[in-house]
Formats: sequence, C-alpha cells, structure tokens
Amino acid sequence: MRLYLINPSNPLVSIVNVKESRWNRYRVWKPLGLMVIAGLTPPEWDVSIVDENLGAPDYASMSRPDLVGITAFTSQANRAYEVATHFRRLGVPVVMGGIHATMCVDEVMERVDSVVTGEAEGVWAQVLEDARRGSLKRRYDGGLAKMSDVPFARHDLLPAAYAFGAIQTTRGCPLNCSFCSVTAFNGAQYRQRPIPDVVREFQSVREKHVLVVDDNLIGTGSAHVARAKELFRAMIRADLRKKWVAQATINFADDEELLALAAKAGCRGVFIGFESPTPEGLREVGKKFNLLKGRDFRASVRRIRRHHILVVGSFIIGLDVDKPGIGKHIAEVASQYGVDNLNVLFLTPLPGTRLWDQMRSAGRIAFDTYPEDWQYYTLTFPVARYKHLSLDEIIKEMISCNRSFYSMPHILRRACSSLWHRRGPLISLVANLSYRSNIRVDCRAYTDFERQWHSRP
Ligand code: B12
Ligand code: SF4
Repeated sequence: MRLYLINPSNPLVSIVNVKESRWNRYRVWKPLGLMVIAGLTPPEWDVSIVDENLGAPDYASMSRPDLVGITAFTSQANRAYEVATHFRRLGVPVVMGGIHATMCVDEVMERVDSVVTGEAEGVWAQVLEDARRGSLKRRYDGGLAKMSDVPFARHDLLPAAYAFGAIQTTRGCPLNCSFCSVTAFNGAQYRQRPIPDVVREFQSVREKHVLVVDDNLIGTGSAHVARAKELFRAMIRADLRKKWVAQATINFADDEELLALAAKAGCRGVFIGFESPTPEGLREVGKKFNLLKGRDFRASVRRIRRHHILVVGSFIIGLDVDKPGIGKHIAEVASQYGVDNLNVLFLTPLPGTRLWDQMRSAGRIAFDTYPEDWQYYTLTFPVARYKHLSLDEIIKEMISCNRSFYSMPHILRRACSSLWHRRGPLISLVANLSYRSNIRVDCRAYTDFERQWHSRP
C-alpha cells in the first residue's frame, strides 16, 4: 500500500527553489505534522512525504498511491483542494487533517473523501485500516492525544534540504489569546511528552539546527518551568550538540537557572509574543500574562540576551486601540525593549478563534470570499476592517514600522551592540538584513493586494 503525505504550498508565500540559492534553505521549515503521521503509519505502508515548498512535483509522473493525506494551514487550503482534486480524479481517496480541516470541517468535507479533526494519534491507525478495506468514513475526530502516544517523527523521510530540523516537546496553552488558534486546537491543558522520548527523538534529527515548535516551551506555571529545567538537564546530559530556537512567553526571563540551562542545552534564539506596545492592546487580545505587575520588558530581554540567546519580538498591528502612528510606535518600543529582530503581523481573524467569532458577527471581515480568500490568511495581509485604520493606512503603518526598525543605522547599532557583547553579531546582522530585504518584496505584494481590494465590487 502506497501513501503520499502532502504539504501544499501557499502560492502567495514565496515558493522557494532550494537549489537556486543556499539562503533559501532558511525560508523553508519542515512539515512536522506529516512527519508525525508518517511515524504513526505501520511498516506495511510505503510512505513518502511531499513538501511542495521545496518545489511542487509533477504528480502525473509519480506512481499512483493508494491513499493521499494532506495537511494545511488555512492559508494553504486552496492549494490543498487543487491537489485533492488531482488525486480524486484518478480515483485515489484523499484524507485531510490539520488545523484548517479541524476549524472548517464542512468546507473541507465537500472537497475530500475523509476529514480527520484534532490530533491524529488516536485515530490514524483506524483511518489506514478503513482505507485498506475501502470503507473510509467521512470524518474521524482525533481530539487531544496522550503525549506518550506521540510517536517519533520520521525525520528520515525528507531530503537534507532544510536548514532547521523540527521537534515538539509539549502541546496546548492555557492563555487562550483572542487571535490564536492554539487553545482551541490543542486544548487549554499544557501537556508534555516524556523527557526520554524527546531526547531520543532529538538524537535522530539530522540537522545541527532545530526548531522546537512548541507554542510555549517553558509553560506558564512553576510545575511547567520545573519540567522545562528537567528537559534541559536531560539534553545537556545527552550531549546533543544541537543549536535550537523556540517560542516562549516572557516569563522565560524570570528564572536565571532556567536561562542558564536552556543556553547550555543549545538554545540560541527565542521567539516572544509581545503583541502590543500598550496595556490597552494587551487587554484587548487577552494576553494577561504580559500585563503582570512590575514586568520590565527591557530588563527581561536583557536578561535573556545575557545568556547569548537572541530575542525575536512579535507584535500585532490592527488592534481596535491602534491608531495612525502605531507602526512607528511599535518600532520604537521594540528598539527600547532591545529585541534582535522584530516580526510584525496584521491582526487576522483565523477560523476557530475568539477573534473570528467577534469579527464575523460584527461583519468586520473584509476578505471573506471563501475558500479563495484563505490565500491571504498568512497574517501578512490586512484581511479585516480595522477600527481606526483603513486598508491603505494599515499597510502604510506596517511599512513605516519595518522601515524604521530595519533602517541601516538601527541595524548597524544592533550589530555593534551584539559585537560588543559578543552575542552572535553575524547571525544578528544576517537576520536583520534578511528582514530588511523582505520589505521590498512585501511592498510589491501589498500593491497587488490593494489592487485586488479596490477592484472588488
Ligand atoms: C511550527 C509552526 C510554523 C512553522 C512551520 C510550519 C510547517 N511547515 O509545519 C512556520 C514558522 C514556517 C510557520 C508558519 C506559519 N504559521 Co505556523 N505554526 C507552527 C506551530 C507553532 C506548530 C506546528 C507544528 O509543527 N505542530 C506539531 C505537529 C505535530 O502538529 P500538527 O501539525 O498540528 O499535526 C497534528 C494534527 O494537526 C494532525 N494533522 C496535521 N496534518 C495532518 C494531515 C493528515 C492527513 C492527518 C490525518 C492529520 C494531520 O495530526 C498531527 C499529529 O497529531 C503552530 C501552532 C500549533 N500548535 O499548531 C503554528 C500555526 C499552525 N501557524 C499558524 C500560522 C497562522 C502560520 C502562518 C500563516 C503565519 C505566520 N507568520 O506564522 C505561517 C504559514 C506560512 C504558509 N505556509 O502559509 C497558525 C495556523 C492557523 C490557521 N488556521 O491556519 C498556528 C495554529 C498558530 C496560531 N497562532 O494560531 N508555522
Ligand atoms: S499566542 Fe501564545 S500565549 Fe497566547 S494562546 Fe497562543 S500560544 Fe498561548
């Protein structure tokens, strides 16, 4: 039995030909969900993973599979449906799972043979058995998996074209921020994989650099932090020799021992959601954690960087409290905090989130011709109606934010500071220049997007 697991490309996110340039390796990330599904698949199935972000293959020239499994973020949904149509025309059954299939079940069910919602660990064996017997059900509900049931991902199935490997150690988040799908999808309970499983899987990752995909590697409570420390100690003992980056909440900075252990275990960068420069903005998105009394973001970032861990700060533009001038304000605040890189995204109502419910019921979603408009749900396009900013204005704010934070004088100042403190000056410089070069690409994409919007009836 032959199984293809496919990660569709999103045509609006640059499709990258890894062979064209060495740097393109830093723009594609491994589709870990499919590697996990492959890990759940018994050996009688011959499994291949196709990542279209490495270049879409000519499916017609490939052997006919017995089953196709497709994953998709919302932004990839349209391409997912094209791929599904191709295989269904050949009479090959298509199963779709992942975040979009879970949040938009009805839409997906119309376009594929079978939908798997939630985490697949508990149902995938049944799906395969039913497919083998030719009796696939229309829908399987995976719910939330037991973390000891998470298999080792099949790191061997993808080519050595990626700069970063990927691994997951926890799932779920109790914070339930209004714009984020994680609590709705992976649950409010913070669930951790057994530490020996994580360490052994880490050993099977080929790449020297690894993305730890957890939404919050250290969690929110003292028991979570204690577990993170245990994990880091085990990683140090195993002498993994990996350098890794992760996502965490700002409480990462509150514990010197945690920071020291993380750095010793190989942590080189952390992605932190600051979300808004104002307490009103934080209250609006429900990120109460960033509002805790006495929090000094600048001091927190400095403590993390002291351990030679780079900080990428993420902010959102387009909150109801955001007014003209917000772009410059975010750039200034991010510079004050001292982050190495700034990543700003448009407030986007992703299906299944609280924000989606609010905006949908208030008629505030501008790009709502589905499924076509899903292609714009990359958080890099303003798809909603924002309270104080028109579509053209919010795009101007985004450009002014990036132009200010990534101006040459600011980049050089950050590079000099990294050099002075001997904190990866080259990585910092390259990352900053890469963000800066993206501004031009983004501006071209905005022009097309605005044209699209203004030509709509
Ligand atoms: C790592 C990550 C990335 C990485 C890597 C992505 C990749 N190639 O996989 C990068 C940084 C590139 C990325 C980019 C983006 N991301 Co992202 N990302 C994540 C993150 C943190 C973890 C995903 C992961 O690897 N999980 C681990 C695996 C094991 O879980 P899984 O993929 O969910 O798979 C399980 C189930 O879903 C299911 N399943 C999945 N696929 C399939 C397929 C079949 C056939 C079956 C049966 C089951 C199944 O079974 C698996 C095992 O249980 C999630 C948050 C989250 N918790 O999901 C956000 C998340 C998926 N990203 C999100 C978004 C919005 C994006 C971006 C659009 C925007 C951005 N700038 O962040 C871009 C997308 C670019 C594009 N291609 O269009 C949203 C998606 C929401 C949505 N409705 O689409 C999430 C949920 C975060 C959020 N804040 O809401 N992302
Ligand atoms: S944004 Fe981060 S902290 Fe908020 S719910 Fe999502 S994963 Fe949790």
